[in-house]
Amino acid sequence: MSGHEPDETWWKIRSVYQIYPRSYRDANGDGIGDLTGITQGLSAIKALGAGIVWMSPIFRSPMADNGYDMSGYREIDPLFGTLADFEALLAEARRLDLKIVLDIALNHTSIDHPWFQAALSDPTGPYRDYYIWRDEPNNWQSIFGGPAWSKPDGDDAYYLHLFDKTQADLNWENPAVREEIYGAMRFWLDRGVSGFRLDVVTVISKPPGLPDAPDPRPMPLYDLLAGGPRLHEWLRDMRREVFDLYDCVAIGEGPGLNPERAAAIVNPADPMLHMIYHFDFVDHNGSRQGRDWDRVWFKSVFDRWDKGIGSNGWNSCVVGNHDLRRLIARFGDGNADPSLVAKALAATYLLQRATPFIYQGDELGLSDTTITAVEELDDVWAKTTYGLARSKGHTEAEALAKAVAMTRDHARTPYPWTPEGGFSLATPWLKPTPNLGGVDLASQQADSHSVWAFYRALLELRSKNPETWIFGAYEDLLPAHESLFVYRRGARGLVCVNLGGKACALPGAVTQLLSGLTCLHRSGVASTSLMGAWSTQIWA
Ligand code: ISL
Ligand code: CA
Repeated sequence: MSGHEPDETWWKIRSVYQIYPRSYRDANGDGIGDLTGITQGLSAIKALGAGIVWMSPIFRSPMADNGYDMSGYREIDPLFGTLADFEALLAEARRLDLKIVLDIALNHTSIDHPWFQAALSDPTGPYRDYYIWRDEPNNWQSIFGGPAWSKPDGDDAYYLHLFDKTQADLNWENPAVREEIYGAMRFWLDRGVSGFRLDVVTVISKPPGLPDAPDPRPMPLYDLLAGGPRLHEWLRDMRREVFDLYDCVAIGEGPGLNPERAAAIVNPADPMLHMIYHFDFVDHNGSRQGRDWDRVWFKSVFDRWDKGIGSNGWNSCVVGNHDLRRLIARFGDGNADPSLVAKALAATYLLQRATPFIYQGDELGLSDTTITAVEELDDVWAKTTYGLARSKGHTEAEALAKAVAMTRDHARTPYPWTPEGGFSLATPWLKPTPNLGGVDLASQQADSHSVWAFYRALLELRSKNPETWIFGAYEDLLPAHESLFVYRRGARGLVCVNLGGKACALPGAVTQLLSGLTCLHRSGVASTSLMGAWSTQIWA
């Protein structure tokens, strides 16, 4: 339709599987996931059919934000293993033909980073200017809650931290900072990694003079800060100095982006990053946002991003990740069969004109966990939320309820390898999500009707017929329908999903289209004229 030539670029063809290293697999029996555990688990990712593995941070870190607070960009954190373990992981990935993508938090470092420590001990030295200092704070609030500025003991000035107070924002205006980060990325690319996911890259360029924000609360602040005046300049530098020198992919995390801003960043005529993922879904954490889960809105997000980027540049599709409650908790319905919900959601996001990102456990239909005491929370954001609620006079129970509703811990529980758990021989660092039956890899690999089997089938579809399922034009046929999601891919691909608990008739026009096609996959009760609760059918 668009005259687009299918392009064999690997990061368009392959799907991404995101690993949360602390929780994937513990090989040395200390209760925390590690690199050797990941090496052992790669064959399971291969079996699923993903081709790129993005690992959340593994660099040296005091772990206040589980690695998004980095204290050494060229070191593996000892909790996860050694450089030799990482090289073994890369070797296994090569053997299995999997690409490894690392996660780098380049907007900020831990205050334990030697640069920040030098900035404190020698305020007139070169490292002071690696960070952002003011004598008086402005009105910005941290994304995690509380002021975005803190004054170190014995210091005269405040440093900026858009996230936790242990995550000091780097001063990207300083060319030495940029060189350090580019050098660190080259260090890992030279060792054979295939790219980076760039944490909150859209906020590295701050507005000149750091003016007060009209609305300083966390989320509006994000929108204000995204896409600062020098962002494009620095992304072009990064492309030239790093990414263009390797066969690699650069994936930006894009809070605050709309399709126009994103399109500029992935525009093939002026390339900065290869892909950038938006926050339309990431922003929707269910009860934290207090928004209803509106099917028409959900569908419109896919449509607006396909229209906004389409084949001019390339979309990525991130619906769930380590920062959110579980997919089926955010976009399900409390009463439905969770495995049907998981399959229906898979059919919405795995077959888009985009590179899909699968977050570990979503391919099993893993649900939110149960948290009954504040001691069970690990997430620094949730603890801050709890503390702030208490300081505002909320009871313990109210404060806990607020934290449980938003905590990122739901997505971070240990990966269920077997019905008994199988993550570690020791007590895991975070209490596992209760397995109510069959939500584990071993059970699902043995069951041809499992969520895992459904994910695998859709990924296989994608790789067997890229003309249709990867590059084919996208069209939502029923954008206004309150429950049905029916979309077309290319000339012959058709996906029908019922995103609700009530059976719905398929409109005659859709039934007619199906008559010339073959049904490739089905879940729930679905026919050419009727879609049962949370059913799915895929035709070509
Ligand atoms: O979690 C969010 C939405 O639910 C976000 O607003 C989140 O702060 C945003 O996605 C940025 O996240 C990234 O950077 C953070 C880190 O804590 C997250 O884990 C990471 O994904 C700071 O480095
Ligand atoms: Ca371990």
